[in-house]
Amino acid sequence: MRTPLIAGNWKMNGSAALINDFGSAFADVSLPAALDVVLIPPFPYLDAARQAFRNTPLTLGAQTLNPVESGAHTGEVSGRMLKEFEVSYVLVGHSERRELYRESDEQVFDRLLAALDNGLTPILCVGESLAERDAEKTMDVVLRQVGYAMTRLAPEQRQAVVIAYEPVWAIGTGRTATPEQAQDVMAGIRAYLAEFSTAFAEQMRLLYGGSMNAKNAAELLAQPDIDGGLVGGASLKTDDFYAICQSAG
Ligand code: G2H
Repeated sequence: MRTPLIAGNWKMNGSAALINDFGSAFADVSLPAALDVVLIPPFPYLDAARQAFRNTPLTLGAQTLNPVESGAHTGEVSGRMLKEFEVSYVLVGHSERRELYRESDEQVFDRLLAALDNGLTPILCVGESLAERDAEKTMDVVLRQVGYAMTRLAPEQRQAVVIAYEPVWAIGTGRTATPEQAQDVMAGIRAYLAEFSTAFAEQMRLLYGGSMNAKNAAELLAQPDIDGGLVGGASLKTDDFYAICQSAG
């Protein structure tokens, strides 16, 4: 059985005050027993979050990392540094990084490897643009992105990855993929993973991302191949994020 995972990606949003709000709101809450919950604030808030989340089920993620461990890389943060702050997960290949910062599949893979090397769980984000969907290229694009990483990893490395399917046209737009659209693509991803081994495909956690919110989460999470969510906008409100976590039970 796959443990569901809800990850809140704050992107370049939030504040120190909001970190404390989450620390208070999630202290002593009762969440589904088998559920992993991750909050992914901007780098400067990681240390405050580590402290504020001590009595909560919230664990920590980061939004990116540099593939190199240290050195002359002004503005960058390494996996080793994240580990020092008790970060457990890190996003790689988010569509905003692929688009705004021109991260290629190769660069995404380098980051993913650095995450694994530092004992962090990479959440590999994949997804098609609207133009690619309209041109019926969705599975080509998504499996290219998934395949680039999966074919280059050893079996034990592959097992340590979480994959998030985020259709680019659904990100921050308020336009969610229907549960059927999301399920179709995610079943396709799992079928691809089964080419490595059925047992491997069955244990891999696949998240849906793209305008998931407190209203649509339950229906999305009820799909057989959706094991959790990567939540952006709705992870900035304690009530909404809590409600989404409850839907994952
Ligand atoms: C997709 C998602 C979080 P939102 O980027 O990664 O954001 O839920 O705001 O669409």
